[in-house]
Amino acid sequence: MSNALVGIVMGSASDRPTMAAAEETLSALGVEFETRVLSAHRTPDAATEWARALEGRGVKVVIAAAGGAAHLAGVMAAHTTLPVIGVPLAAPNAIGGGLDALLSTVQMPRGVPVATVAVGEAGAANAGILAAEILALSDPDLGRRLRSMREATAAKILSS
Ligand code: RP5
Repeated sequence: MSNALVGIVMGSASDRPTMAAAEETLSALGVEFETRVLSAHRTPDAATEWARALEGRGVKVVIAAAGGAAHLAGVMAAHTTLPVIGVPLAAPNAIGGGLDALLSTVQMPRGVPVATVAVGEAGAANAGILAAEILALSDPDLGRRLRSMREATAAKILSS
């Protein structure tokens, strides 16, 4: 039985290198996660099944990443009321460096939100931080680790 608090899902194995930034960020903060490759378009039934089971398994936040016609985060949000963070990715045939995925992810209809972060690796890392910030609302130790990470980021900038 997994103790994952964050569920990471991405549309293709080709997204893994970029989404490693989310996994590394959560690991650095000591947050347990699980990762799946599922596609809104190519494995719609499996994606739906995974989304519907998350809450019952104790997952608290979802990170969903896809490129191109990036509907995965929206499909996740359609099937759960857990907070969903969308990471738009620049697919090999991306339009405008991932503008296609950004608009597909962010332009959700009223009532079914996706909290959308920046395109690509920076967005993946920020998705990990944002997921941890949500969890830290009920975990003061995690809040302290987040503040330490923020201080380390500041120190790096100031020393460069
Ligand atoms: C999207 O299409 C995936 O999330 C990926 O970013 C992009 C390309 O997928 P592959 O053709 O590499 O499987 O669905």
